[in-house]
Amino acid sequence: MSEKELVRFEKRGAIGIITVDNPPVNALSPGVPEGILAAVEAGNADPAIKAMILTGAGRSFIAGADIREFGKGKPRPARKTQDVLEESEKPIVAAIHGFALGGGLEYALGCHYRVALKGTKVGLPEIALGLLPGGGGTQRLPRLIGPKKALDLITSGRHVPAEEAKQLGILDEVFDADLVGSAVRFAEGIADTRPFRRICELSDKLEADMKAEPGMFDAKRKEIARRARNQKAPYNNIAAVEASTTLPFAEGLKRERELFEELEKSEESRALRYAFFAEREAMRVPDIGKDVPVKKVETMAVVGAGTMGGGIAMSCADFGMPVRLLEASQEALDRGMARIRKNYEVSVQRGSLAADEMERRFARITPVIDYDDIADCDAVIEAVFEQMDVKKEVFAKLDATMKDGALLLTNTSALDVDEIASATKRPEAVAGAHFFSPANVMKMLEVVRGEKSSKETVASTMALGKAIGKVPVACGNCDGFVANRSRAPFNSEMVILLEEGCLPEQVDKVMIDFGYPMGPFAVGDLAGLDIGYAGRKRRADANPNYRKLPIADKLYEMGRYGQKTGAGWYRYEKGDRTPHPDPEVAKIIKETAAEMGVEQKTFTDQEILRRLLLSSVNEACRIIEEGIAYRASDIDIMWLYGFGFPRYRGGLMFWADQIGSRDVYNQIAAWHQQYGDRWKPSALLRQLAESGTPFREAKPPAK
Ligand code: T1G
Repeated sequence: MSEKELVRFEKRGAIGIITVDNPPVNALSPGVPEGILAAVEAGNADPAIKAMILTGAGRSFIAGADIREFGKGKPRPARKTQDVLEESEKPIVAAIHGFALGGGLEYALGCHYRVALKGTKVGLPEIALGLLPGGGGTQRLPRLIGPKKALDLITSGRHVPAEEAKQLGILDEVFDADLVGSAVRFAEGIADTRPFRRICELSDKLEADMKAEPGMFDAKRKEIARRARNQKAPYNNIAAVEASTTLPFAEGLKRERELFEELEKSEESRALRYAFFAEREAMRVPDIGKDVPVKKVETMAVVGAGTMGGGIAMSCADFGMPVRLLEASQEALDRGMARIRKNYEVSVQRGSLAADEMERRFARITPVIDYDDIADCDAVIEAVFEQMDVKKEVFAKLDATMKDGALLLTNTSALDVDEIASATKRPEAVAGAHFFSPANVMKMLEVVRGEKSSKETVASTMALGKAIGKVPVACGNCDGFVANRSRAPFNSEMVILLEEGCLPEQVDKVMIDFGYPMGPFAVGDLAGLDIGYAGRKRRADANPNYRKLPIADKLYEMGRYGQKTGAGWYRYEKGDRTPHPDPEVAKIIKETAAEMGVEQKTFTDQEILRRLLLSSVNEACRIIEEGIAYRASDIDIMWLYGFGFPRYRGGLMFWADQIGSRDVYNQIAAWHQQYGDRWKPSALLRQLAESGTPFREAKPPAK
């Protein structure tokens, strides 16, 4: 599109209207800044124009710089558009709807006034991309609302609703309707007001805040230290805001630019920008186009009020979806509803949920004990005991009960979706909807296509996942699907390392230092060692060569299930979830290793990290090779949202690319020599290594 089309300029009376029209979100792609500059120049040159409005066409104002353009080493414009807006001879009013984010809000801050439609959100979310507001936001926002509040908005990156933005002073007016008409009237009202309100000239809030809290920046650096470990962006964002309180405006802009450029070329920002697009790419299922009809799901049913069923019901209620929760007995139903209420009450006590909102959400969950009570629901998610015969019995009842066209979804974490579907006469309506525990917290949703799942069922389940705040990723059907199957070697390797001389706390420290919120052994204790045992037993029954894990089996047989029994890999004090290394476990490890005759050795942190992650990279290549995953970045999204893989490292396959497919192959081939079959390199890994193709470009073989 030429600049003229990307940006329109028209007159309404004495007001010039500059409209950005760059679907889908009016990103500041090449041509948009130039178009705005041309329009401002035209407005200032036209004596009939007294003031101007900057607004966006379509569903939003400007959602920020075009993220695709970063890292391309493009020359910087001589003059920043925000500065040209601010220096305009005639006042400019930003008229905002939808979103004004990042560079979009920075453009609005360059304007002299800002008005918005109710429901609008504004923010400077650059930190989520490993960047910082590089268009003057770290210098203007502190001058407008004070460095204290600006520091919170910029280091959190959160979206601020219009009403709050008005209270903060970011917005001057919030209109109920007719944004442009209201903005024109507003502009006519201020057209002759002098002096101009240029944010760069403000300083009173800088002085007041610094007087009140001179230590705010050091306090913020301390506050973020654990969450920000291994990252630069959080600290550069703080330093940029701090510069607004110590340097004159022009110097502050220069400092902001330096700090921004450090981040733009960082591995951390590349990884975060990759994750941003990978998450959206995952919504595109290769053989399901926009022509495939998507069922609107307005009422949900969940069968099973256990931990998972309750969490799934909460996910629906949290996003405004009425949901009926079905259990086999009133007693089990009451227990399930009580657990849900308790979960909500904990959020209210923590201050993360308002009490009235809790009641609204809780009221959306209707407990029922009869299948007829869910027959008219648009979709049902089965979340009963993880046993095939139990699930098939439920699906036979659902098949006999649910209205035509209902989605029949199973939350199974690994069982064969085709076999479950075979219990119905409508396998085309069946698919997996695998939530991750706790289901009301974890955003990952694995949408598993059965052999007979229709495209409409898959597309509708993906849309349903998005509607209840999940990050859906579609995949094929196999034992463990994609997430748990790719994770299985990691879960084995971490225990095998103990046989060779490691301790749980040593492995956990390596993974926490890498960026995980919790170590894998502590996670095992949280999930329950009995869950892991059941999965291992199923795999051992199915595969006589399955590598047993005697240390893990011993702990299970001793009744050490983890937090739920007060001891697992670690021991726990009553009422305290802190994991404490347990000499009893160290003894079991030593004895078992001796019985197995395993040679003991010491490990570097890198070797521990690579033993765990590369075992999964190898399996991920097999999953792609078999066409069970559509793309490597889908696996990355699953690891980010399903397993807490640190987002600033992009994901499992993005991280492996930092080593390179050739070096990964050589390492795995060496471990194959040393440890045997479980380290056999996958065929795809070998191909990638030979061709030097990055993991993130790995694709299933053409059908
Ligand atoms: N650049 C390029 N593409 C973008 C984009 C952006 N900023 N924002 C969205 N898209 C694409 C997205 O990939 C998808 O494409 C489509 O638009 C719809 O997005 C100098 C350095 C605005 C809240 O971080 O948060 O400004 O998949 O599916 O759910 O200081 O998009 O359809 O092909 O997410 O309604 C700062 C990022 C940039 C905002 C809308 N801005 N975007 O959510 O739609 S850095 C951001 C979002 C910057 C300056 C700095 C969301 C949204 P496709 P979507 P949505």
